[in-house]
Amino acid sequence: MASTPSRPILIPVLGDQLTPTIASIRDRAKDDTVILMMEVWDEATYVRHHKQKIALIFSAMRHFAAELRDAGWKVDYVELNDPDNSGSFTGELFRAVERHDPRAVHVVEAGEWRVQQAIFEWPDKFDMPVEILPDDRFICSIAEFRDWAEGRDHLTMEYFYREMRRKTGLLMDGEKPAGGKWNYDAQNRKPPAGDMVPPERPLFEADAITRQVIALVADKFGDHFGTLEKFRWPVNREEAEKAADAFFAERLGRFGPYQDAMVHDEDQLYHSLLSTSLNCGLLDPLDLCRRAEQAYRDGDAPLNSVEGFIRQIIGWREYIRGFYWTMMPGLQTANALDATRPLPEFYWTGETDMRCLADCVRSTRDNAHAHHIQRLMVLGNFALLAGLRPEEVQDWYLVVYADAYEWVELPNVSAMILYADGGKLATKPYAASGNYINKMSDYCGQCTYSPNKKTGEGACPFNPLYWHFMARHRDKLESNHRIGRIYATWDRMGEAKQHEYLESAEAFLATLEPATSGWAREE
Ligand code: FAD
Ligand code: DLZ
Ligand code: SF4
Repeated sequence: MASTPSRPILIPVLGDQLTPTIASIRDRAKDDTVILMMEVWDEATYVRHHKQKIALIFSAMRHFAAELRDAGWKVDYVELNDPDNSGSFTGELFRAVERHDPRAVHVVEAGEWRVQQAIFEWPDKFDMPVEILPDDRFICSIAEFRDWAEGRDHLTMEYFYREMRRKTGLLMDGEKPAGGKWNYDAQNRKPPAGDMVPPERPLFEADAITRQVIALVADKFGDHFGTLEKFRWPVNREEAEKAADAFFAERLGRFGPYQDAMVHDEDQLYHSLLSTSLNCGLLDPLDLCRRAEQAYRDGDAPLNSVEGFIRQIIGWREYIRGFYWTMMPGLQTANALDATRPLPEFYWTGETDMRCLADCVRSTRDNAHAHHIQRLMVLGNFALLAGLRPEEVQDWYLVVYADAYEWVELPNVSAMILYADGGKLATKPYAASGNYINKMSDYCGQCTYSPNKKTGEGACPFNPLYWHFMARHRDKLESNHRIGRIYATWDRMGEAKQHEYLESAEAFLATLEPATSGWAREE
């Protein structure tokens, strides 16, 4: 690497900071700056990520380095196979400091707690100023979220979302929400329609960089979960923009109504599949929301779809990130429902007669993706009802999805699906029987089990599991006004029926094979 005349500023850019306007870079002079990018073993293996996730990050990082170099930046890029690679961000920063003799380090705060703790140690470890800048790609800063959360018992997303609508002006007509309502969810719960033919999402062919990375991943991480064959994620800004264009042109219109629908072998429906690009910095959240709003203002997309999409991004996505930084590190070990059952092996193999779960695991394995309602109401609902141990479920979700970073995965898993935070995020557990999945999907028709059978041989396991869950957590849930009424139904059933449910659930739970160790973390 050519030496820089005066001592430069050294700027580490992490794998989810692939944005040319990120705070550490945007005001810097090119001739006075070295950008450091590092493929490191620690990040690739702190959990044993899905192969597609590693391939996506490495390919996107390498494309970003090329984009920066084309724009005239000096980039020092350390590949995983570099024989001197120390394997960690801090180790690589040490080596880079020796190479470049910088006068200071500037870095944008990390997305994940684990990495941020390491960054906090840098000022003591390096004999130079280390400036840690806020990640202003998010609309709500961590401090702003904490202020909002201060003194509230329940952190109701809907109220936070309204603040974000006011702050951004998105879908606002003056002081009022567009169309007169903040939320059009009531129109957004359609089951799949028989004639639904969702357009194919753009699939991006691997270029030379991606092919090289895929070979590297197959070689080094071949025993990690998941397949590489269907790797088609956008890996640079141009591809990510094309993916967004296709979503706005072809799917946004039906995004809202079919947001909760599930169809066997259909992995995308009308979802955007933009989370992988958003989370590593290839797309800008606010820009996407403005484009969605424009589609509504131009009469190209209905308000319920556009509002639904914007709520996912400036509502849920921002809220989840604020929640993470407000609740860490306790969230990692939270277990308000004292759940202790090991994760079943079928989460890794897909080998179960429960057709809904088998299909969600298949999509997860083949695409490193499953859509929201599959994650929440099938995989998540099962984990909640069966009382799976939060730390194992958290690890699973962190491993298997290409869009998974702890800041977004952990609140969704711990607080949203498992109620492990004791109800700060969700006002009640998202518990459902087979009836919900039957209504919202085409899974049940060809399943070994019947959603209409409540107990015994052939009954959908979600049915007895639902009541088993409710019965075993009565002390914690009965006083919750959103769920307490359920217990009147339970009491009316009478002892014999209750016994049937409980026995049926116990019999099913006894059949679950615990996962063999080593899938999620090195032994
Ligand atoms: P769309 O349905 O098109 O939604 C648009 C965008 O809204 C998404 O790209 C995403 O950025 C945002 N969004 C929607 N819901 C959420 C949410 N609950 N939290 C945060 N952002 C949201 N999303 C991740 O990005 N990474 C994760 O690791 C992750 N783990 C999850 C785990 C569980 C248990 C659950 C229930 C949800 C999880 N989600 C996660 C949220 C959501 O499932 C994904 O963002 C979504 O499926 C990504 O697909 P998409 O881009 O097609 O989303
Ligand atoms: C997910 C991931 C992986 C697999 N590998 C790397 C890497 O080698 N180098 C890197 O900079 N980032 C990687 N990432 C993304 C990081 O885990 C992510 O940027 C931080 O955890 C955010 O705090
Ligand atoms: Fe899933 Fe039950 Fe339907 Fe089978 S019957 S697909 S297990 S919800």
